Amino acid sequence: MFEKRINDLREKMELNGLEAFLVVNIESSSKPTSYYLTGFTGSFSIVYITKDDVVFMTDGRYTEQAEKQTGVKPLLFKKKLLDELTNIIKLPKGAKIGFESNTISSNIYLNTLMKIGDYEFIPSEKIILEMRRIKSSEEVEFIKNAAIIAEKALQETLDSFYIGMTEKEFAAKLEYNMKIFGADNYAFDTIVASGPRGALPHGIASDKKIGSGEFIVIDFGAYANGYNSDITRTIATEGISDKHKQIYEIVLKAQKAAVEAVKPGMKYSDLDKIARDIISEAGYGEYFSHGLGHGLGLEVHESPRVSYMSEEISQPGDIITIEPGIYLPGDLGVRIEDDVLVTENGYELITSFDKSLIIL
Ligand SMILES: [Mn+2]
Repeated sequence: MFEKRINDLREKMELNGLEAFLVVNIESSSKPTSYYLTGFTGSFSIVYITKDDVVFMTDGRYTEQAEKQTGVKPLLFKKKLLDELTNIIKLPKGAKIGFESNTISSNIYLNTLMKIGDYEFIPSEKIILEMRRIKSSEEVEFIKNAAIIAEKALQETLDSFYIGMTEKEFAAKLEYNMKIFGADNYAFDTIVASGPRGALPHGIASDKKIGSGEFIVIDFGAYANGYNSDITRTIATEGISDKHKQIYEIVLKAQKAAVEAVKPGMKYSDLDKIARDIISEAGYGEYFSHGLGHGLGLEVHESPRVSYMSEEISQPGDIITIEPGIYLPGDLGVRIEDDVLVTENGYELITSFDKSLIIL
């Protein structure tokens, strides 16, 4: 159990008038929060926190692992969820219980939470997401480690590249190399999108052979110790046009300008604008079709939002991605993405892989 986090949560529960907080993790539905509070990495757990008690429950598959990871003996889940929760929750009528409305299924909400008893279940995921947003130094180290793994794997994969390699082979090697270098898994399905496929911002690797004169958008990350990295590099093959090079330089300029502007106390929508203005002034504004970035941690996309629609203000301890791009349909895509820590005075780059144009 992470006592400090649980106590921090208790403070927030009190501020929000909650007498308990319930985390329901079924088929990994709330694995990040369950892990954040207890250290447990399995796919099934119930965490129930009150002012002076924590109930941790899992099923028979996980009892040994759970005890090792959390340091407490778990209660064994044996009955229906409704019966188990009815047993655990012993509060006065009308008590307010916080839960994560963003991860619980409507089935469980309607058929379990609504039937437990006379309690008020309050959507309270914001409390947890705000806590998870600010990374401790230990969490920063985990994310740095996940970034180092990803970057070593990229270098190793580039070293074995040949013209005619399929996107899938590239992705498979990258994922394999991440595991060899210590990843527990990859953070998400690896994007390798070459040539015109690069214009699909989320082009999962296909059977397409990577040819000469193409950009390859490679967006990937490692997952280790429960934390993710997320990095994109766009690599060229011999024979790209001057227009390709120009577009690369525009994205690079926008990306660097945004990174260098990072400091605490700024609106993330303003950070987005710094990159967007550079791309717009170069005439490609309409081809930068997504937000600048996102928070990163136990999940690949988490709080804060980093886009033109964001209303959030940067805080020391935020780890965000900065990933502007230009996508010309039927032609090419360029995206460059780094992970950046907001510090007391400015920023620190978590990813460090070379961003100057690499031509293979
Ligand atoms: Mn990203």
